[in-house]
This record gives sequence, C-alpha cells and structure tokens, in this order.
Amino acid sequence: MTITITAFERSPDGGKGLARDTRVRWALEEVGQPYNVRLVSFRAMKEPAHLALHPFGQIPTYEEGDLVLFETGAIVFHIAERYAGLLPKDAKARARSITWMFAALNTVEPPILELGAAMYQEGDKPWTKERLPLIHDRIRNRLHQFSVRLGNADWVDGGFSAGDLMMVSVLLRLRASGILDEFTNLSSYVARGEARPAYKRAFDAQAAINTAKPPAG
Ligand code: GTB
Repeated sequence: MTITITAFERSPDGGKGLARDTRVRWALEEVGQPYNVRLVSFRAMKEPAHLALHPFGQIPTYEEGDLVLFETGAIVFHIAERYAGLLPKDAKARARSITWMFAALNTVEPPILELGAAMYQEGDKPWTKERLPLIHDRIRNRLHQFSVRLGNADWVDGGFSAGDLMMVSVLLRLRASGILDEFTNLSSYVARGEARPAYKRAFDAQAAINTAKPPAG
C-alpha cells in the first residue's frame, strides 16, 4: 500500500533535518518501505484540506490507504508495529523499546522544546536572559540521567530499535547548543544513529528539498 507523508515545503532549518518528518523518513528507511512526500507550505497547513489530516495544522502526517495518522510518535510507533526492523520480537524487549520512545518524547524532549521556544519565540522578552540558564539546567539534568543509564552501551536496550530512533532524533536537536557535547557517550550515541545508512538516506532526502535553490523569478 502506498505511504504518503507530509513535510515542510521549505523547512525553517534550511535542511538540517530537525523538522519531524525526518523521524518518520528515518523509520520508513529502517524498515525498507518506500514512501511519497507531499510538501506543504505554512499557509496550506492551516487550510481545511490539511486540517482534515492534522487537526493542529502541522507536519508530519502519514497516509496509508484509508489510514490517516498525525503525531510523529504515533506514526513511528505504527511503522514499527506494522513492519519488521524497529521493534524486537520478544514481548518484554518490545515493551521496553516502546517505553524509550515515550521517554524520549515525554521526558527528554520537553525541556529541549522549551529551549527552542525561549530562544526563537521569546528571545526578545525581558525574562529570557534569566530563564535560559534554568532551562539549560533542566536539559543537563535529563541528559545526565540518560547518560548514566546508557553508559558504554551502543543502544539503550540491546540492539538498535524505535526507542533509539526517537531518542537520537530528540537529542540531535541539541547539537547547536553545545550541551550535547558535554556528555561524550551521548554525542557518540547520536553520531552512531546518524551514521546508520537509513538515517543518512532520510537526511539526504529532506536536505535535497530544503537546500534546493528556489526557482528563479
Ligand atoms: N507533536 C507533534 C509531532 O510530534 O508530530 C509536533 C509536530 C510539529 O511540531 N510540527 C512542526 C510544524 O508543523 C514541524 S516539526 N510546525 C508548523 C506549525 O506548527 O505551524 C518542529 C520543527 C520545526 C522547525 C524546526 N527547525 O526549523 O529547526 C525544527 C522542528
């Protein structure tokens, strides 16, 4: 069945792969499923046709036959359940991998999102200077905790799984801040994720769109 996802017509990150369609592309590449991409502008995202797919007017979305999904975590979870390659067969190991997906999204990512909001949406507010160190500390605390758990392991629970895909995707948003590099095992973990052929294919596919020169005129 044909899979179609949506992505930014032009990502504000200029092709760094930080928009969330990269996570879905990566999952699809890991399980070897071909997919189409429908590019949407910021304006089109808020129009009825896209709102019918995504009630909050965002990307990514996922269409497969008459199934329509939104929310990156739910999409990656669906891909991992439907196609082999991202979740272990053993029921307990599978449950742990899913736990790590949730941990990435619900425990590690929130302070990282706060940092983005403080820097880009509230950067001109008088409180930002005082707020930033507090957010940095919250991020460092989560990274320290995860760093201790990961230790010297390559992946968080045995072989690479959807839990690592999500955790690496969340952590790599931090690279520009320099905080990730304070935790050498975590920066190596992220680098291991980025070195996977499936990640590279996903990254290159989004970069091809986001770094292409706009048509003249
Ligand atoms: N919880 C949802 C999910 O996980 O799918 C969040 C989806 C979401 O935030 N989508 C963003 C979006 O559509 C794109 S990914 N924004 C448009 C809007 O809300 O109007 C977030 C994102 C955007 C840009 C960068 N960047 O430029 O670096 C990074 C991440």
